[in-house]
Amino acid sequence: MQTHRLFLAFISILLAQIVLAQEKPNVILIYTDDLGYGDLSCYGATKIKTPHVDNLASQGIKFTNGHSTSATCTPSRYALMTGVYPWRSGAAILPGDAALIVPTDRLTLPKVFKNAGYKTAIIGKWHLGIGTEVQKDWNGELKPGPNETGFDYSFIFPATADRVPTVFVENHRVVGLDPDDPIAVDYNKKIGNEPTGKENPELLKMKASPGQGHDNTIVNGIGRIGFMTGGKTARWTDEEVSTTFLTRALQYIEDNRKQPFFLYFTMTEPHVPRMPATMFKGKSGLGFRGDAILQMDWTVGEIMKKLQTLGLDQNTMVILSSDNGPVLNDGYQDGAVTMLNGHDPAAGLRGGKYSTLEAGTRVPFIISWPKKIKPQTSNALVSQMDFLASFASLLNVPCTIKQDGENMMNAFLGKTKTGRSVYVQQGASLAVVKQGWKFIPPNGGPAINKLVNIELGNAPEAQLYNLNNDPQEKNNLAKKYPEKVKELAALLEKIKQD
Ligand code: NG6
Ligand code: CA
Repeated sequence: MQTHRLFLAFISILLAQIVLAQEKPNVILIYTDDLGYGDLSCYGATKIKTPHVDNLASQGIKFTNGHSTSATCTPSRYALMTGVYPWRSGAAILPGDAALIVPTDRLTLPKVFKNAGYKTAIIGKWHLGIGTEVQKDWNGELKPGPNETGFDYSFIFPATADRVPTVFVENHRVVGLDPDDPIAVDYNKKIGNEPTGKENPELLKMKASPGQGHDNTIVNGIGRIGFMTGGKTARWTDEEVSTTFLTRALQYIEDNRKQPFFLYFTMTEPHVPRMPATMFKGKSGLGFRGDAILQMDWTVGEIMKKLQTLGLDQNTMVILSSDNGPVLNDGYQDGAVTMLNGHDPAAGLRGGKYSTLEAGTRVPFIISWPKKIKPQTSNALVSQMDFLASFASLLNVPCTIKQDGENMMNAFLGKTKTGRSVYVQQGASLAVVKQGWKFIPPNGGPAINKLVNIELGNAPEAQLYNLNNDPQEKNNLAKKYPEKVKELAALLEKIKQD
């Protein structure tokens, strides 16, 4: 009798676990690099068509006020991983040889999934540093890195596509490295005797933009930021970077189809250097930037197709967003400006990458989960920094860390259109948003970043915008509402001190 009862108890626990496991969605977070609010046809683009992403949006929620924390990459990625505003620790764009800036002893977004029994992986761009030192041996074990901050599996490139070393790192090792041709990297001085963009511009297949660097070591006919030597067999071919990541992602999905997984798929498109696969070159008519967006869209389609083939499409949550707003000329003469053809990557918003104005952080933000989410558009103010707290809540993972992220799961699931009431945006400076009112404190920085031709949002006078009816930030209401200015200035100071 006793054994019988024990057996029944055992079976019911087992059943409960199976039910829970089935309930847990797989989560694929597709994170694009420098994709603007207006770069997708589902967000109003007319000069470029992105049918696969549009399809994702039409079966899920399209957020019209979804944000990265910052108008550049490393800070946004730091916040996504930690749930903390990146400016608290001064996270800024990292060189390719930087040490890891994500603490290894803290709860991170992937660790939330791990604690809920998920398998976790990052495939794509990392840009949060590797190892404990800048000086490191790229030929040995590279750690701590993604694997020490919560990913069971990692297949990454260390920084950006325009920074050396131009290699893939799988878990702790550079892929395809010949021990007889060791890699060395330096960001201060030239090492080795390979040509640089500065000394041998005639060797380039894509010219660098004057005054924007990108004229150090030439790899695959493209001048990079930083110097490297050796590692010839390990160097990537830019035209294959995207399909290399895709192939790994498809394999990962297939290998992990039987248990819940979290895949952080961090694409390089449309960051510079834009050098898409041959099948996309010239396809958009907007130059390589447009072609890179088509490549990104196609890649999203391939992932969706894989989910369908494996029968995972209903219970997989697919999120697509971008780490910061758009930029055209970010270092190379690639036709992004000359072939723009009337395309508006910011969809009428002011600013772009690097800017405190809306186009800096208001980015495409789509969440699809056919089993649970009804198709809709949401104007809830949400941030990628909220993923950590939100998934901890969805998956019942204890989460007691001090953080700036908030549990927005109800907004992410389309159960409410109420999002955050307060948010700090980081561009050239910090701005605070409260219930639609946005305040940018006066500051002495340049109004425009002339190299990239983007308005930065700096002004010597206070700026106050009502985003509810003026998301284009056309009317500065600071003089009209001095009390609001005072209130928001004090609020920003308070949040900074929290
Ligand atoms: C800037 C680079 C730009 C790009 C950016 C990082 C110059 C002049 N410009 O400093 O080309 O690499 O850093 O982009 O060096 S991000 O999306 O990773 O933040
Ligand atoms: Ca970026």
